[in-house]
Amino acid sequence: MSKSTDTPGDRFDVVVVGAGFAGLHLLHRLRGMGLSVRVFEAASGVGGTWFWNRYPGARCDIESMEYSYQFSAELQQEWEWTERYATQPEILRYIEHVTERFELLRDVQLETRVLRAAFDDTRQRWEVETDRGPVSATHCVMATGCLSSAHMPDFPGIDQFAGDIFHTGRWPHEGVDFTGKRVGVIGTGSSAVQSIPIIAEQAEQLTVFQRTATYAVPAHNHPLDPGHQEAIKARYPEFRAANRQTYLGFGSDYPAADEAATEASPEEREARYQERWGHGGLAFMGAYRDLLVSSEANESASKFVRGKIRSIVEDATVAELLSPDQVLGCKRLCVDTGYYDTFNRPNVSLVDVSETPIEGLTERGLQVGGSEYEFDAIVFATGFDAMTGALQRIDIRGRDGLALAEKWARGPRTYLGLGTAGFPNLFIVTGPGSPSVLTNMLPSIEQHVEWIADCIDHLRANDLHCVEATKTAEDEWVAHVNQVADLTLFPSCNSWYLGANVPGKPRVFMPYLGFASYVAKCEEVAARGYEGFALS
Ligand code: FAD
Ligand code: N01
Repeated sequence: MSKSTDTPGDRFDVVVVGAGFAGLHLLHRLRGMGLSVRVFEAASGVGGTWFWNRYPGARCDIESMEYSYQFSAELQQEWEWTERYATQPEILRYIEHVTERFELLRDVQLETRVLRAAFDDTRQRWEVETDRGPVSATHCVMATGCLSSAHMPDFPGIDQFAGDIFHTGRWPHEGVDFTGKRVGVIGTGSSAVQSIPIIAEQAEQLTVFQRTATYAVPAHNHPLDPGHQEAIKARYPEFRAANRQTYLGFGSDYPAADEAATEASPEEREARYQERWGHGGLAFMGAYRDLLVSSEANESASKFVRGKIRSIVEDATVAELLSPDQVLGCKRLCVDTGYYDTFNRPNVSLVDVSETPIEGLTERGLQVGGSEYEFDAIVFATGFDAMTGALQRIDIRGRDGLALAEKWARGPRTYLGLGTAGFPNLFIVTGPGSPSVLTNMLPSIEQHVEWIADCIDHLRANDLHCVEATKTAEDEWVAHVNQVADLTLFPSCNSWYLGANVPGKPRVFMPYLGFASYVAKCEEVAARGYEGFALS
């Protein structure tokens, strides 16, 4: 076991930014290596995503038995999930349980935002400045989350609106009661799809502002059968191992098909899509192996979903508006409970803002195409400055004062999503260039935590002080990430994977496609003495 060389106070072996799933696991792992660790978290509690996103209907779209830590056999045996897809309160309870069980809170400083982190070349340390004072550390790990930086469109007149404004990713803890209220929801991504059916049940009138129609497949959520849960627990290690071998890190019990849609008959395709629709959830995308590489294959699946929308939504004009025309799955597929049905309610209306964008807010509501829509409350379900937003909001400086924001001005550049040249001893968990948001995030997070911890252990065991991605390795990796993405249909639509949802953000496909091959690559890099990293 490595021994701490720093005495806690304001000097640490490792500073971790963020106390979500990633930061908490890192703390547990690094503390177990005998290192001094301080976690800084801006929120007043742990949980990250599951602390902030308390909007009505917030829940997971990866099945509960898979969306959990696997680092402790006891933990995964003792925790009981109650539903196929866990709700936000249940996931937050789970994270709080983990925090208590492993006594993590004593090394987490809540309500503390990291503002700056600069590498001091002379002392070979990270000087980290928080809004509660400075600390320094040998290593700095950004566990700041891929979807933690809420995106609020810069509409004129926001300050003038007399009603209440909410963002799904910053929902009030005390909850919100929309009973008897006129509510506007902006956006139709996953957060909107989950919250709209519930807001519609409460509100007197709900108006949804849609810029891009969304594909949603039914969740078919249900209470978890105790027998099913026990059966998985009885083979948890094998179950986890099988999931790790899949392309996206989940779903080995209902795997992606090997066949191509383009080689199946129309009848076979219809039956296959119907079966996956009946099963529910993201497994729909695994109906055929070519859905995200062949336009023809994709069109067959998207046509099926559009047919479903038309069969559910009674008003033909509304059904048409709700029917997407982009590639299915190139924006993250939504998993819903009664989303399309909600538009059959008499108190729900849909406003298309694709051609006539929202002009701004007024004292009474929203202005679109010269018309004013009056509301008591407006919900921004407008998503996140994904993957780079939380990192860019910190002034991160590497060697010679190089600013990360400057280095990434034309898009993020990393080696394996874990490190970036010019920034020694800085690690990123599920950073751009790693599979992260295209996978079940929990195994992706754990894989990064393990890799980072092993790397730090290797340095200490070999009396080394610094690890830094080389520019050559980084350039090759960035080119590879782009090449892989270009083999697919992903770059074809304006998704947040490409940064297209945030005005002015460079258009670069940020995540890496392929979990199992990525894990193999990381293991190979480590086995070859951290190939592509300079150790000194
Ligand atoms: P986060 O949970 O985002 O935690 C990062 C933390 O860092 C935050 O608490 C933030 O406050 C803190 N932080 C950031 N910057 C600073 C700073 N400068 N100073 C101090 N603290 C800072 N993934 C799935 O795999 N399956 C799902 O079903 C799924 N559902 C999701 C549903 C929603 C509504 C959202 C938004 C995301 C979902 N995700 C899902 C992705 C989810 O973000 C990850 O699964 C996971 O929770 C990320 O954990 P994390 O620790 O990496 O980041
Ligand atoms: O955000 P989004 P989200 N005017 O970016 C619209 C995870 N997640 O919070 O598509 C009008 O997907 C925007 O329109 P467009 C999951 O990974 C998972 O919903 O850009 N509209 C879009 O409709 C997910 O993908 C779950 O044209 C504007 C919406 O706002 C990710 O988090 C649940 C606008 C934003 O959709 C983000 O999801 C929730 C403007 N100016 C989240 N700006 C699960 O189910 C933006 N929009 C597990």
